[in-house]
Formats: sequence, structure tokens, C-alpha cells
Amino acid sequence: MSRFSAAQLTQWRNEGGVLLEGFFNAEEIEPCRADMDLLYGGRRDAAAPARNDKKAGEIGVFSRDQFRNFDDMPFQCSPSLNLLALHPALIELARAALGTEEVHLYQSHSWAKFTGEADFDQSFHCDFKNHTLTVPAETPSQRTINCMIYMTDVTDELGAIHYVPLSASNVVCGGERDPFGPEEVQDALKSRERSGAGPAGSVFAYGIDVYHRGTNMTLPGGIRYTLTASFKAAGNDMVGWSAWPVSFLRPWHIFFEQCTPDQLSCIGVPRPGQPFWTAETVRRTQKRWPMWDAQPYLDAL
Ligand SMILES: O=C(O)CCC(=O)C(=O)O
Ligand SMILES: [Fe+2]
Repeated sequence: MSRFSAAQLTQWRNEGGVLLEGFFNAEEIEPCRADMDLLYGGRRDAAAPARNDKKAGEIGVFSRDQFRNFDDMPFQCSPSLNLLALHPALIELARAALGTEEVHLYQSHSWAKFTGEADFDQSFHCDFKNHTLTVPAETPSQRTINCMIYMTDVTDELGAIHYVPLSASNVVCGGERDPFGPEEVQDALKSRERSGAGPAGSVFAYGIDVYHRGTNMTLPGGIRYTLTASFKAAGNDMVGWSAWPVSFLRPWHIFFEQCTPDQLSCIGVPRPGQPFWTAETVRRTQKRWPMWDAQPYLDAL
């Protein structure tokens, strides 16, 4: 049973964004939320008043303060948060969206936002600015699907992402989508924006060619926890964010101990039966990750 419908996929494809409410259930989200409390909860000032740093006429800007509690996978916490981005249902969504079996997770970051630590309002932009050196592809399999997983309820007072469906931004700027969102289109986009608000467990799936912006946290004491899971087709070297091996001091053992070969393939570990695997490479990988279940790889030799 898929956790998304054909109609939702069509909406993602045609309009660039879709909210998948209830994608994850409470049992799946609760331990992740506890992980987020462990990682970031201590940095919260529950008494901080909402910030408003905007100048007259400004919709919002990017500021360093917005990214204070932002970190790439893997995380120093339980397997729950670490493995959420590789949930089989998300991998299935990515495969369906990109129309290919071999997908790679190229970005996963956790992000905690607390009312008052920043003015979280941003201007409209497209994320392709820092996901590729070219522009978003037209060929479906060369596109990306970028998922924002909500681990808390996300309302407009709690900084819901706002986005402009492609058909609406086309009215404003045609196919011309400057990733930085020029000044002169901001107001026209604002009048067409939609909210991605949704309850905990929702997934907002979008693409790197969609105008969107972060919005401010105004609810006193508010908390917004999200996790990103961005997928591309394996072998799409135009798109990137994380080189996973760089973070070698992080708890990668969690992945080798808990992931299926299918999940590991999404972070670049060849599947059983692929030419990389020989008796020697299996032996050495096993030595590196002693609790890894090498049996499927041995069986396929
Ligand atoms: O966190 C959000 O709601 C969106 C943030 C965003 O779009 C960005 O930082 O590129
Ligand atoms: Fe963005």
C-alpha cells in the first residue's frame, strides 16, 4: 500500500509541490521528535519574543540566525531520526516521482526552529541555486524530489513553508525562474503563495525549481522540527549536497547495522551481486562495520 496517490504525484509533477498529510504515523514520528529534543531542545529559549527584523516593504531575507539549529545526517542520536529519510515509503515515492528504480538520497538535514531565535521570513527563491551548477532538468529522471518531513505540527504561526505553484509562478515570470528571486517579482509571487501547513507526520514534497520561502515563527514558545530528504537518480552528477563519507566521525554504523541492502543502495553502497563485491571487499567492509549483515552480499558472490 503506497502512502501517496497517483493524483498527488501528478500534482507534484505539474505544480512542483504537494502536501502529503499523514505520510508518517505517530509511532514513527514520536521517537524522531524525541531525538530532535535531544539534539536541539537545550538551545531553546521558550520565553523569547517573536522577532521581526524586516525593513519596510520587505517580505523577508536570508539570515544566519535562521540556520543556527541545522545539521546534516548522520545525527548523534538514536536510529529513529537517522533512518527516517531512508524509510521505504519515501524511497518508493522517490522512485515513482523520478521514474527510476535507482535513486540516491543526496541531502538530509534536520532543522529546529524556535520562536524568537530569528526572524524566519525569507524572500522567494528556488533551491536549485545550491543543489546544481546548472538549472533544473526537464527530463523527469534528471529532476529531484525534495521532501520536508514534519516532526511537529506546522501551522502558519509555526513557520510553514510557503510556495507558489508552477502554473501561478509561470504567470508572473514564465519559465524564467531566477534562483535568487529578483526583487521585482517578490510581491507578485506573494499574492499567489500557498501555505504548506500540515500536522506532524506530513511530508511536503517539492522540487528545486519551485519558488518558495521560509516564514516566521510567531507563536510564543513555538517549536518547528523538520527533516529534509532529497532524492535524485543514481548517477546524476549534476546534483549534489552532501558527500556522505566526509562525515566519517558520525555514527554511520547505525546505517550499516539497521539498513536493508535497498536502503544502503540509496547512499551509494552497491547492491549484492554488483561487481564491486568480491570475497575481499565483503571481508574488509565487514571488518569496518562488524555488525553489518554481509550475508546477502556473500550469497550473491
Ligand atoms: O524551512 C523552510 O520552511 C524553508 C526554508 C528554505 O526554503 C530554505 O532555507 O531554502
Ligand atoms: Fe529553500
